[in-house]
This record gives sequence, structure tokens and C-alpha cells, in this order.
Amino acid sequence: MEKREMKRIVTIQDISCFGKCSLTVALPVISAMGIECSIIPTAVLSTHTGGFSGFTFADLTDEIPKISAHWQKENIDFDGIYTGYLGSKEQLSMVSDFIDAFRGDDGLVFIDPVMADNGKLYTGFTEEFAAEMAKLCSKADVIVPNLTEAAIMLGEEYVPDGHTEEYIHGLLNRLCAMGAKCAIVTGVRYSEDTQGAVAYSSETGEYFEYHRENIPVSYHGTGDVFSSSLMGALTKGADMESALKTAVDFTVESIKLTVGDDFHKYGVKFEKCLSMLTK
Ligand code: PXL
Repeated sequence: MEKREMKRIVTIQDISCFGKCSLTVALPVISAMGIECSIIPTAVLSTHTGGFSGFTFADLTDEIPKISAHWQKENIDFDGIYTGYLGSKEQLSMVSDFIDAFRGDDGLVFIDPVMADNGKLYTGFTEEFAAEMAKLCSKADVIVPNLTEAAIMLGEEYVPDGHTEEYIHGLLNRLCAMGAKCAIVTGVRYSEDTQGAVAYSSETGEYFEYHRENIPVSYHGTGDVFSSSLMGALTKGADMESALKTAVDFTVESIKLTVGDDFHKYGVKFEKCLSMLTK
């Protein structure tokens, strides 16, 4: 691999032109952290699919192998691959091939199995897709499902709150048993007034966790805010404990700056907190 002064990653997910999620979150967040961020847009939508009706959708599936082939010819390489919202089983298979072609010796493969939240699959997703996503996750160094995505991939009941450490640790163990080296679940509620993320490394057997006050609201794109900042921190060489803190704090502050603005239900005001990541 070429010696670079700056880290370079590629993220593969859609562009939702309005509504803050996927690439319109990943690009600014990862760039603010001083990391070069290449992209493969998998689709262009007029808005994200939550809370809007009649959105447009231009599929870019056919571009994925073409971009990959061109990059291989140009000997372009990456310090990490971060995948988010993927729209079809065909895209999952192409992304799997992309990972095989581009995962370097020490490159980080980070998969956010975006497909569900609050106990429900997002519009357009099926149980069959979820089973294929679980297979893609087996290739990852790090997976970051929320509790709904974790339960669906494992074929288990979604548990929204009242979590015990035994339940969360068991869930993380079962996720890693599917193949990923490290699993992180978000949305963990060990008490009524807290929410946080818990990680498990199957290589060292260690658990890490970080919790903040629970803010009883739900915004689109917070998973992407969390994953982008976590991927950025890990790419920069942070250990899991401090990367979790960076990502949870950045997400919580973004949410806090949005609460109370009823005209901003389509995403969080993460732009106002980017300075937290540049230090
Ligand atoms: O934030 C995840 C996400 C990404 N992309 C699209 C979405 C969603 C969530 O609904 O609709 C298009």
C-alpha cells in the first residue's frame, strides 16, 4: 500500500438529497476528522424513506462493479471500508466482492447493517434481505447494528428497553458467532434514564460500554451520525473505549441541539457539533 500522510477510507451507501442521513452525514463527519473520504453512491433519492412520501429513487447498482474495476486498474487503495444503507440483495453481493478486492492487510471493514429501527424494517426491506445482510456482516471487523437490526439478523424478538447486561452480552456473543470480529449494539437501556452503546471483541473477549442520559426522542439518521464518527475515530487509531465515547457524545450533543425544533424532524443538527471531532 502507498505511504500516505492522511488516512483514506471509502464509504458505500445512498445519497438522500434532502434529510440528513447516509452520505450527506458520512462525508462531512469523516472529512471533519481529517480523513479522506471516497464514496460509492448506491442510489440517489430525493429524500430518505422515513417520514416522506413519494420520494424519487435512481438506482446506481450497475455503477458499483464499474467503479470497482476502474479503481483496481488505478491501484487505488483504502485504510478502511464503511458500508451503510444498501438497497438490494444484488448490492450486498457486489459490496461483498468489493470487500474481497479492496480489504488491505490492516484495512478496517466496518459494516452498519442499516435496515430497521424501533422494532420495524424500513420501507422496502424484507426478512430475506436481512438474512443476506447477516452474511455480509460475517466479513466485517466491526458491525454496528441497532437493537432492532441485531434481533432481526439473529431471528430473535426485539427488546426495546429494560435490558440486562446478561441479555446484551449474550446478544453481542451471538452476533460475533455469525463471523464479525467485533460487534457493537446501540440503543442499550440499562436503566430508564440512560441510553448507550456496548461493544464486544471476540478476539480479546473484552466488553466496552459508554452510556449517557436517555433523550426520549427519535430522529432519522442518528445511526449514521454514530457510525460515521465511530468509523472516523477507529480509522484514526483510537481504541474502542475512546472511539465509543467520541461517537456517543457526538450523537447525543447533535440530538440535544435538535430537540425542541419541530421543523427539524428529518435529521439532527450534527453540523453544529462538528468542532467536537476536529480537536
Ligand atoms: O439513516 C438510514 C437511512 C439511509 N438511507 C435511506 C434511508 C435511511 C433510513 O430510513 O431511508 C434512504
